[in-house]
Amino acid sequence: TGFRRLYSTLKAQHVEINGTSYKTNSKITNVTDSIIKLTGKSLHLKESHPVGILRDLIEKKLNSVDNAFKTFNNFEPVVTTMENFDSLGFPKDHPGRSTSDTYYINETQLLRTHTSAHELECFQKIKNNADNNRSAFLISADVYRRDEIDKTHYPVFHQMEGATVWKRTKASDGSREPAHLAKIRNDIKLVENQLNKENVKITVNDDTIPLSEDNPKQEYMSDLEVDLCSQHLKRSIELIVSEVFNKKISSMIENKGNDIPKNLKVRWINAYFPWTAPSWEIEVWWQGEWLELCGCGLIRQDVLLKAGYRPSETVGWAFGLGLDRIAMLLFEIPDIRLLWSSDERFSTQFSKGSITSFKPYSKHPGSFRDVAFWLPKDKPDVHQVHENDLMEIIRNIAGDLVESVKLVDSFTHPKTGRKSICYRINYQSMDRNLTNAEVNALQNMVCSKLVEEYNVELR
Ligand code: FA5
Ligand code: MG
Repeated sequence: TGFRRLYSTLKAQHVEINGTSYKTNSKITNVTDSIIKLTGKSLHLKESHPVGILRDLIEKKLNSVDNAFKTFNNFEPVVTTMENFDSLGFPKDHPGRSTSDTYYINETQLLRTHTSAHELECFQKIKNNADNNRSAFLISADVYRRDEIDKTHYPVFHQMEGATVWKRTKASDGSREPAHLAKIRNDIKLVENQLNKENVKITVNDDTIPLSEDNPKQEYMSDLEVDLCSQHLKRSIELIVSEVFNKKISSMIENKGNDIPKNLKVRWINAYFPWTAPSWEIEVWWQGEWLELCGCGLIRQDVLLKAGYRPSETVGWAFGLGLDRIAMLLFEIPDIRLLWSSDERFSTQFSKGSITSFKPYSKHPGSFRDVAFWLPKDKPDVHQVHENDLMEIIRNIAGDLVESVKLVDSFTHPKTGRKSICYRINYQSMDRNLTNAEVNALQNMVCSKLVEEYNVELR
């Protein structure tokens, strides 16, 4: 048994992710077995999976313009805090760095929270491309975030990162403009030509939101460069959006007749990311609401310098797009858990290169259970049980058998000053009916674990 104990201590000090062993640290490690199980799935590489089909569609569309993008789709999910945050200029106290939002393996390694973690590396990789005037890359990968549980949130989702840089040139004499500006102008034309071929017309809101102190231009770029780079960036993203929604709208017209508008409203809004300036987000008006698709901006020179580019040598842009929610919309997938299902009734419905509407194979009823508890008296602050930690406990016990978890009540007792909170858990399987006994057993485990970890008093 001494050996056993030694073995289990050693084991607990390491985790294995995709065949590599990583040292853990009991103070910071919060990556769980249920998350580690998802690290090798690579849904974005499956050519007959909605996420893979969508990735392929976007890559092809962007490269149909001028074949400029080199693709990187095989990066391992474990990255360093340097890659995920520091290299991109995240301040030390940025909330994204906290253990409540991010899955850490140890102090310096984590599961990437966005594909931007590989930007620096890719800028290095494309630096010496043969065509020095312009180089570009696309990255697709699984990303990990601790978050709530519901139909549109899952701790793993997929992003595509895109970026391009142009090499700057000097004007050969005072009267002519630098050659790279002509190159960017020409590149914009190429994207516009593709955009004009799409049958769905995009209406863009005021494209000229003035840059402000909050969303400044970088000093090393001229006004004209900012204008041209942002035009190229915005038209490229609009091309992605029109490709995706074009496909969707055409199939809707085919199925449901001609009353579907062939117009798509999109808007650009100012945003902030530490490694781009200025920055924007694009939103699409879809079925009565604005849907956030993508963040982007002009790359900050700091990042380019870190990647080994010479000062003022290059200008460029980057974007990061979430694939899962677009895939859900495109394929009419009602619950994000389905993307992870290995049920053949799901997987056989999709095939390479085609956008089809998912046909639900069955609906299994859910069972609601409430968990209500008093927080320990000495620390009445609700944040001592961080909501994401509670989600993790439930996810670890019930896995994909939980559809959603919602805070339904929270109050402080007027006399004792103690705080009570209540969460409602919907247990529901996508593949089968759950028995009452099964649900009760899961619920009991959730309750005991909460008591064990947080010393709460169940009500
Ligand atoms: C980022 O992750 C930035 N790295 C994007 C970026 C790249 C900006 C390059 C500038 C330059 P954000 O956290 O907003 O930003 O996520 C980007 C997109 O991912 C969102 O627009 C959304 O489409 C998708 N996304 C974000 N969170 C989730 C989630 N929990 N589930 C599904 N999709 C999500
Ligand atoms: Mg965002």
